[in-house]
Amino acid sequence: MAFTTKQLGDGFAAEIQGVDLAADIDEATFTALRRTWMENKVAVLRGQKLDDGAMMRFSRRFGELFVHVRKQFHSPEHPEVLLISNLEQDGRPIGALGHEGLAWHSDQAYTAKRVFGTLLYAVEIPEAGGNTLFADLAQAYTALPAARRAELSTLETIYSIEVTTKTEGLPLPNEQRQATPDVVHSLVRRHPHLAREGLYLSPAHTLAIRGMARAESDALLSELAAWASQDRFIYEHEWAEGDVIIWDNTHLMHTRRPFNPTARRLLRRTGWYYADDAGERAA
Ligand SMILES: O=C(O)CCC(=O)C(=O)O
Ligand SMILES: [Fe+2]
Repeated sequence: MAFTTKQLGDGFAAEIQGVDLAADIDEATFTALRRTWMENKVAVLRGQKLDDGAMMRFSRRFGELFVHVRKQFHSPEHPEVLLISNLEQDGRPIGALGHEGLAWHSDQAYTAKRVFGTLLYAVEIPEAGGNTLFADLAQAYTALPAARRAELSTLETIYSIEVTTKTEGLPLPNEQRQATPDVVHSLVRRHPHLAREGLYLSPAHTLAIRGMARAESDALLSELAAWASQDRFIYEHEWAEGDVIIWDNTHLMHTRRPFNPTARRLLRRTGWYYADDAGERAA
């Protein structure tokens, strides 16, 4: 199966055309697709039609599937599929993340075994709002002066699910908190499959730089987040129903714009682990 690619962002983010993700994709095509995805960090495929089975079948080819700690937002029959939605059923949200804008983050940075790839499939999309933005943390890193890169490469960041729990105002049951202890990851990260280094940032989940005075740590983290979220490092996606975006969390952070709470927005999501996340360490 041959596919074509079209560049969407400045030096990253590509649209892949000519692939039906629900079909049988041969090994050679899958390998090429996976490579294109990792090299571009963000892969967009339009006009897809996927049920949970097809999403899981395709996603599993990248790695072991991730199951989100917040069980209440799982697709009823398939814990590997998470619903992202503002919709409610019997007065309760059926999915995660509501309708408000999100803080910049890299998925599951607050876990030891971070999520490598995320696949998000648009089922219902509002007329306006809810765009998702991706910032290229490898380009942001490369654009820093060499001396600065060397300083940063010795630092480590402490992450905690509590940070996002507080911002979202969504209480975390004790059992879910205990399953998610604070963790430490390097601030500069090497891609496991490509000769590429980048910043690893997830402001929505970050407590502090390890061993640094709080004020200094806060200042450095704000400076890096502001540096990496400049327009020149960003691709902004305006969703249409049937869109699939697959992103590589190694060297990206992403955020979402708010949308009208009375509009309907529903996306279905899978994620997979790295075969071996060398960065993992207890805080
Ligand atoms: O709602 C969105 O567009 C993005 C949600 C998100 O951050 C995620 O699914 O990881
Ligand atoms: Fe996310």
